[in-house]
Amino acid sequence: MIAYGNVFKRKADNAVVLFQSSLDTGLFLFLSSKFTIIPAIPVSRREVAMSFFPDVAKIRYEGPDSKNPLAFRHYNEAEIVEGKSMKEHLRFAVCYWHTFRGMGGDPFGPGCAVRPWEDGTDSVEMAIRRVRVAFEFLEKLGAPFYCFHDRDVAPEGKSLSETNRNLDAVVKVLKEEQQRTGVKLLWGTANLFSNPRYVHGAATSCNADVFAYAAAQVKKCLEVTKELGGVNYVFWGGREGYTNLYNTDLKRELDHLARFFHLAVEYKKKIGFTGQFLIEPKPKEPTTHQYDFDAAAVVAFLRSYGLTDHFKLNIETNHATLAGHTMMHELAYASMHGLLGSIDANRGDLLLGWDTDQFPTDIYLTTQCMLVILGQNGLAPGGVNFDAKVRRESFEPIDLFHAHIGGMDAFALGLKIAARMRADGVLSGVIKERYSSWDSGIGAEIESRKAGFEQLESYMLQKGDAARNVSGRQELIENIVNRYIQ
Ligand code: XUL
Ligand code: CO
Repeated sequence: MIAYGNVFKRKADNAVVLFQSSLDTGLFLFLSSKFTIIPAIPVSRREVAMSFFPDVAKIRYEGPDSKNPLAFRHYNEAEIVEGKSMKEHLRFAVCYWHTFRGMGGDPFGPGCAVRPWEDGTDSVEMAIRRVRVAFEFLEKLGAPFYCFHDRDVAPEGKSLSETNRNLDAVVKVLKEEQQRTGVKLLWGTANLFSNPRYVHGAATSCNADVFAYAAAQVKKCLEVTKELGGVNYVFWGGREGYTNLYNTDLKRELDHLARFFHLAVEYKKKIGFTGQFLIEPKPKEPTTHQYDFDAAAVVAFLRSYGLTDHFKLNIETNHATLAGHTMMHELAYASMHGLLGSIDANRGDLLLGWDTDQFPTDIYLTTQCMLVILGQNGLAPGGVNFDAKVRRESFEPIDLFHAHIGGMDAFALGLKIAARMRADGVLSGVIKERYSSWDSGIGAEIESRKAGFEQLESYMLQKGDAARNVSGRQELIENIVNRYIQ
């Protein structure tokens, strides 16, 4: 007896026929001349046993002297910094869209990434196989989280209900893989910008039906994020903005955006989703002017529409720089309002004016991020999501590992440097000293609201002139920072 599969496809007409699973040799030879044998093991189980990255073993910490390109030099997940493990501090996430859907296409040419597991279709079967790929990658990399858009993980169908069914089928496998590996969902989000229906935006569309469709899509995505135990949910206003104001009712669009967020808050409460809501600012691209321009614009918007209790911000480096800010500025601004929730880690290019989403490797950048993050005692339940893509020229699967290892090491080193600077109190000392005139005397009276314009005038009339200014020591401070960056 030969135990083969029990599903056969007749070669003549491709009809699928079921047979008993164990056949004797004679019958098997007869059948195989007329039928193609489809193995009985479900595709999903076969693929668990199969490796999509056969040349890569689990990435391990080998220390700063390691020359192994597939090892961490600084990210040592169990190492304790300021009383917490690096894993808890950094809460790294891999993003599904760039890492598992990005093929390297740009306006000048199609994608050229080599992804041997892709079959060129956008089928549910392919989506499920891709989940296995993603989780093998996550497991080998040792990233504790991932993030996705609904449309990254499952294809759209012909109708909303078919699309939702596709999503459910893939979510089942995502859940299975989360349980198998222990990898968790940092955040889910709905793609409200790729489909042509969103040409005028989603919540800010001039077409009310599109608002309704977007609401239905976010409702489903919230349910799915909850089902997968997501600890945050992100709103990036893909096409919520305008190209010109001649055809735009600014007030009406912003009112609609706020209505949309209030509806999301209501539904979140209704289903008992406890994840943190996050808005991700970006000033431009794809629209000329995006409504969630930068941290300041989002904080003002949330305040105006009574939404500050329900949202925090997800700050992305390349979005900060597109807005003419540094990442540190955006982080510090959100943090001072108690609204820094999570970060999308990447970087732009000094010479390019668009959202290049490169992997962060600049130690000054990661140190600055970690100074602010440590300053507010961490990001949890948020984390550090690599919203970053390998360059088109880096088209092999191994490049995905190099990119993430580099980003994780850059942040781990930034964390260690920031912690050393904090332990030595170098910057806190500088700031304390610089503002010392506010700790007593007239400064303390202004801060405690004891002095008004009249008292301030008589104080100054009596004194004659302000106390002399002290040098800001800008260059000295930059030199001190340089002492820590190694
Ligand atoms: C776009 C961007 C998005 C969001 C999620 O620039 O950053 O990928 O992070 O929608
Ligand atoms: Co992002």
